[in-house]
Amino acid sequence: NKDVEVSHMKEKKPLFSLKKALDNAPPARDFVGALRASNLRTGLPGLIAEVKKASPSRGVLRENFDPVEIAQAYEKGGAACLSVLTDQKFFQGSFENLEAIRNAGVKCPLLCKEFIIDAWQIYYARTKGADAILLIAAILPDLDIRYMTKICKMLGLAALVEVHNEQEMDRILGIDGVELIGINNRDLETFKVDISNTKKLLEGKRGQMICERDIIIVGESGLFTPADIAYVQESGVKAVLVGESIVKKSDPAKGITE
Ligand code: IGP
Repeated sequence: NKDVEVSHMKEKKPLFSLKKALDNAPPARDFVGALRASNLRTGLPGLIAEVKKASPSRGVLRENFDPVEIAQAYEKGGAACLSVLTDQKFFQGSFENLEAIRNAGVKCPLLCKEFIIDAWQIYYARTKGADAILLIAAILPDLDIRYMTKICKMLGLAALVEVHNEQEMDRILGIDGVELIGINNRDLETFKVDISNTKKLLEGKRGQMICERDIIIVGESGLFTPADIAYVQESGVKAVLVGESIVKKSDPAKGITE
């Protein structure tokens, strides 16, 4: 995908040179387990709270952006997991932010939000303390998703595989070993958000298959109110990924409980 420029690739080194950093990385924690536990405990979808300074559709979301402070507030507010934007070009994120949050002792498992197009990036994310990574069906062929899912298993990472339409969902349901699927309500090409997309992709046979395989579905993007959360929960999600609505709050911890 020619539009995806990988911000940290300029420092790409041979894989073997990451070995030491991998050995020294803090241990990977159970991202999927944290979502399941939160869902069981609260009866609500487990929250993945997103640390995001800016986005291509909304511009800068928060002026005084202190990633560690926001992460700690989310944790205090009851988030099950966190998503940290590392992409620089579109979201003004960084791997330093991910590392800083991990090193600050935040206990919520961390998703590295990056446009992954090369397996090298998965190893790199692990060296920076990630517990999960994102694989976007729209930019990756099936073969890469299979291969990258296996690398994640080997490293103890969770893979959140993101889909946006029925065709992508069917592709991903055809791949063994996928445990976590995100349904993005935002069209990455037009930026239009429609939360009924989550419902549409979970109806009928697809929903049944997901239940039988015990796959966790994450409702992603455009969720602002308790009614929005209730709506996607009724559609069958066990987790949600929320960014804009909470990162904009003066107290992000309160944003979660409201
Ligand atoms: C969060 P929102 O509307 O609550 O800020 O959305 C998250 O779903 C969104 O940031 C996202 C994203 C992505 C960002 C979903 N998929 C892929 C970058 C890349």
